Amino acid sequence: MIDLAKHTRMANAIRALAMDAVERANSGHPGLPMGMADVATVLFTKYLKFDPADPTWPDRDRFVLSAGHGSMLLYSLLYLSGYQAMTIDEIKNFRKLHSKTPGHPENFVTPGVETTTGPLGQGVATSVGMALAERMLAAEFGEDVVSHHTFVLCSDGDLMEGVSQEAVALAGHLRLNKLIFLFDNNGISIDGPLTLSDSVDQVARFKAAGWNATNVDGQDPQQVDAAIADALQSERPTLIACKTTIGFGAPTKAGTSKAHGEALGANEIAGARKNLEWPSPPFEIPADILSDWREAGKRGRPQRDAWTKRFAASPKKAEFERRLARKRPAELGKVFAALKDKLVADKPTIATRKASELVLDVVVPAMPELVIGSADLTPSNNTKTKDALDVRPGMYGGHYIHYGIREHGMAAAMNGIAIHGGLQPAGATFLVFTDYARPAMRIAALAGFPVIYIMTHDSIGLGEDGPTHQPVEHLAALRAMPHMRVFRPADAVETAECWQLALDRINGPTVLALTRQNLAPSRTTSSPANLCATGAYEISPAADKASATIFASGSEVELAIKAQALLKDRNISARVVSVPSLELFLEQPEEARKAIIGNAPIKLAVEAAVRFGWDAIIGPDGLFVGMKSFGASAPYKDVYAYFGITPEAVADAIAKRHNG
Ligand SMILES: Cc1ncc(C[n+]2csc(CCOP(=O)(O)OP(=O)(O)O)c2C)c(N)n1
Ligand SMILES: [Mg+2]
Repeated sequence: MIDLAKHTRMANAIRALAMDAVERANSGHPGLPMGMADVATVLFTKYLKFDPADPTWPDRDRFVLSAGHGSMLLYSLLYLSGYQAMTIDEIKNFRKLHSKTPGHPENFVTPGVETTTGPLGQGVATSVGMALAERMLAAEFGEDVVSHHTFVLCSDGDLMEGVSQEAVALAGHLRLNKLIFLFDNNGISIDGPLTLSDSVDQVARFKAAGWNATNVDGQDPQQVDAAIADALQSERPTLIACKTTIGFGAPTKAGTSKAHGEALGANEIAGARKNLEWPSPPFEIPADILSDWREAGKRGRPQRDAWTKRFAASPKKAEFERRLARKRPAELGKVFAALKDKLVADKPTIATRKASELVLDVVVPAMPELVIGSADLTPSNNTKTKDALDVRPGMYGGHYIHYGIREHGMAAAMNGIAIHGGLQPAGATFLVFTDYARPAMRIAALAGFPVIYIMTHDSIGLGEDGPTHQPVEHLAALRAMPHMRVFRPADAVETAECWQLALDRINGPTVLALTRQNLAPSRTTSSPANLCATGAYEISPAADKASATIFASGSEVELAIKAQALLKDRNISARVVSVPSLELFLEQPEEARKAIIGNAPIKLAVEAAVRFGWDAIIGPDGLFVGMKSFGASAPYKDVYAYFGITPEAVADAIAKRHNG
């Protein structure tokens, strides 16, 4: 049984810290922390398996605050339960530069914050990946090493966002029974009561998706307690819809949208102090209450000690530690070297999506942490290797995930898999549908999650499916995203090199843009060095002093080399630079960049996409052969000819400038 008086005082400590921190910052969201304080107190004092002394203990329960605007709830919990980094000064510095208490939770800033949230729906969808990673690792390493729950606090907004539908459906299908949502069912959002815009029965909705779902009074700790206890026994993921009052305790603003996202004001806060019987001044927690919280924070220590003992005895300890450290298998370098040698010898004319499959054929057996999947385009993305086993409901021993037609859910789940630790996710769809995944990709870039996106059908070169499926602006859009790395390899050898760079990148996400159509090999001599590592390199030198440099990426490298030959026939000497990663190249030191750009007077870039971004290499006066509009539906050679992306067009443009 819960000691109600003690519980209430502990919950009120959260409410006080939240309203006072928001007041001091004069910005933030007091309503959610005040409404969900009871639920959070029950979870953190009775159920959550965690130890503030070791925020990264691998088998801790994960707690995701999906409704990131309620960040003061999380910061209060971290402070009260005794995370060393979360001092009372950090609470006072809420939303200030360089504080550990930014406006929305950032896992790369604050120990104890599991993932970065704020865009509604992201936390919900990320948590599905965390819960799936937990089950997959338990299947591989045993429940002695991995066995924890994933708790999510979500709001009305989280559940209204479309991505929640993808996430909820996937979790229900996969029967992720250790995933538990605590839904802040307060019926209020920014514009006012939810009745303005929504009438979904969330409990019925979750049940329809294969969840266990129930309603409780979120202000009644006994009901919350009983519901969580039930959820722990469930064979399905569980939604606990907690009816709460937003801004609980605030005399006039409680239960209204006025409590959502602004400082309550001195009068309202004075009234709340009275209602909550909380006479302490701001940021002062009575010693007995703080002590009760710190005791609650020590609950997990014996569990962690027991785990440490079990882990020490595990025969798989070294492998698990390697995984968590994101150290790649020692033999991976050799695997890639052998593959590159073979590709140089074989000189296959294949699509880079097919080359990617050849990479996976040799990398998958060497890299047990690799978890590959596709959003229902497995045969088109070439992502499934011969022996790959599916992840199935209740059976998590496989490493291939059929995400369904859920690009956004896939990308967010991959964030969760990556941040959980122990597994390396790579997921696929068509490049054009990065638009459907972009909000989760942005979180990966911001938070530095090593997620790999296998994005095939990378240009008009996909042909007959037409302009709805032909990316035109996507490369530019992805390159514009800070910390996102985009590779567009030109042939099989470059595909291997770009894959290797993607796997080596453990602090950020990588897009591999791959063709549907076959490409002739452009890299025909062996080079032990990874030439793609600097983003660009000379792939075909000029016969003598170059008058022109042709920069190209992916499928257009072959075309550029053909143009180089045409120009030679016209006595114009040109060199070709392959640019597998424009933004990686632009990150190189100036001298290195200058050396590769060279000083041939004419610069031309060719890429079957928009020009945006290329001026950084070719300058505003540079020539560009590419797309200015959406594409067209036809066999791909006809589409290339129609849009004038041909060796002849490249050669003509250079000859004209040269002779003009
Ligand atoms: C994707 C996205 N859209 C919009 C917002 C801005 N926003 C923050 S909270 C919120 C809705 C608030 O309603 P609810 O989720 O129920 O939270 P509560 O007010 O109950 O705390 C909105 C629209 C956001 N954070 N993310
Ligand atoms: Mg709400």
